[in-house]
Parts: sequence; C-alpha cells; structure tokens
Amino acid sequence: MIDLYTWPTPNGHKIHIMMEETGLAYKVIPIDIGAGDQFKPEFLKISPNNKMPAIVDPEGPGGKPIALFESGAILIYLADKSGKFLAKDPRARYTTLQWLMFQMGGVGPMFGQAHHFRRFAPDKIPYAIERYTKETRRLYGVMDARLKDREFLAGPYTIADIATFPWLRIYERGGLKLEDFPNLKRWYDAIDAFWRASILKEYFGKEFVDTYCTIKEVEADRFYAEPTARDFEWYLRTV
Ligand SMILES: N[C@@H](CCC(=O)N[C@@H](CS)C(=O)NCC(=O)O)C(=O)O
Repeated sequence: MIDLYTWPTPNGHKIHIMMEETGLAYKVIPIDIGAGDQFKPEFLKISPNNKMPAIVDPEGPGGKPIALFESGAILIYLADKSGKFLAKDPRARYTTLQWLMFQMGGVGPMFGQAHHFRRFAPDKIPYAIERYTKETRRLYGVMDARLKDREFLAGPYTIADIATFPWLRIYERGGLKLEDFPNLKRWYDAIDAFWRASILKEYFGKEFVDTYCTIKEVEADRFYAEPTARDFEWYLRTV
C-alpha cells in the first residue's frame, strides 16, 4: 500500500488520477498546505522541498521502501510500477517524457503564475498579469497545434496527459477560453468525460462528482484555496 501525501490542488490531482487509473493500492495522508503541514519535520524527511504531492512505497525497487517527491517523478515511478501510461519502447517513452517535462517546466509553473497574479495577488500588477497570461496563451497554442493530428499529447493516453489535465481544469483562472483552442478543447473534453464518468463517478458517487468537478466550484476557488467538507469526505473515503 502506497502512502500518498497530498491535498486537492492541480499537482495533487495528477497523482489522484494516476492512482485511480492504475488501480494501485494507496492511502491518502492529507497535507493541509493552508495549515502549514508541509513544513512539519516528518513531512520534510519525505519532501525536503516542502511541497506536496509525495509518496512512500514500502515495496520500492529491490523490495525496499522508497520516498519520492515531485509529481513528474512520481508519475514516472507509478507508470513503471504499474506498467501503464508510459511505453517501454524508447521512442514512445521519450516522447511521453518530453511532454511530461513540458508540463512540469512550462504548463505548471507558468499557469501557476498566471493564476496567482490574476486571481490571488493582493495587488493587481499589470506587467505580471500580462507576462504570464501571454505565456499561458502561448502554451495553449503549442498544445493546440500538437493535438491537431493526434488524440493525446504523446499519441496514446499517457502520464503526459495525466499531468497536464488538472492544470487545464482551472483554465478560467488563466483568463483564456478553451473554445479558442479547438484541438485542446477536444482533448480536454475527452479526458474530462472519461475521468468524471469512469472513475470519479463510480468511485465517489454522483453527488461528489457534480459538486467537485464543476467549473462553478472552481470559480469559487473553494477546491483550491478552501477545501470543502466534501474534500474531507473524499479523504475519509480513501484513507
Ligand atoms: N513541482 C512540484 C510542485 C508542487 C507544488 O507546487 N505543490 C504546492 C501545491 S500545488 C505546495 O505544496 N505548496 C506548498 C508550499 O509551497 O508551501 C510538483 O510538481 O510536485
């Protein structure tokens, strides 16, 4: 049983999706980043960068425990462990890793800054808003062009899509419209439909899905800034 240290943020959701899609056994250990759990010495031993998500797998390589932080590294590890969503064939594998790194180095940090300066910064700084909104729009364009002639970022559905999707779920924070990027929207809708219908719906029940996944909820910033009672209900169900 893998211990998953997490909180309902886009980086956390990457691993929630991966765990559910692979069917690996896991236990959630909430790291309430609003309350400062990420700075507790016991968590820093696992994640010295004081960020969630992180995992501890008691059955790591060589049958020995392994602790990992950084969602990209965790996704690669879980893909190798489960044999899913990351091909063994070198060409396909590197293509997936390339788009995973594109998410880790581009989409995550840049969207994060755009969301921060647009929605959360106490002062509205036009230079910062413009800079990160522009970069977010550019990254949308890169993905839209990539998805023009393939279903998913690396071809088949892989950890690159799993890493990217949670950041697109909150696209309204970036001040952009998915409708302006038709290939990206088609990709988003396909994963959204699958993720909601096949996994969350069955696993958590309709009420949870409807409340948790709607843009309305995201707009209210409840699922990120102030996890709801339902978020905690989810943890209780998964622990
Ligand atoms: N590159 C890291 C980023 C993780 C990250 O930024 N986590 C945030 C929440 S989404 C966090 O734990 N923040 C707490 C803090 O910085 O104190 C990853 O992908 O795992």
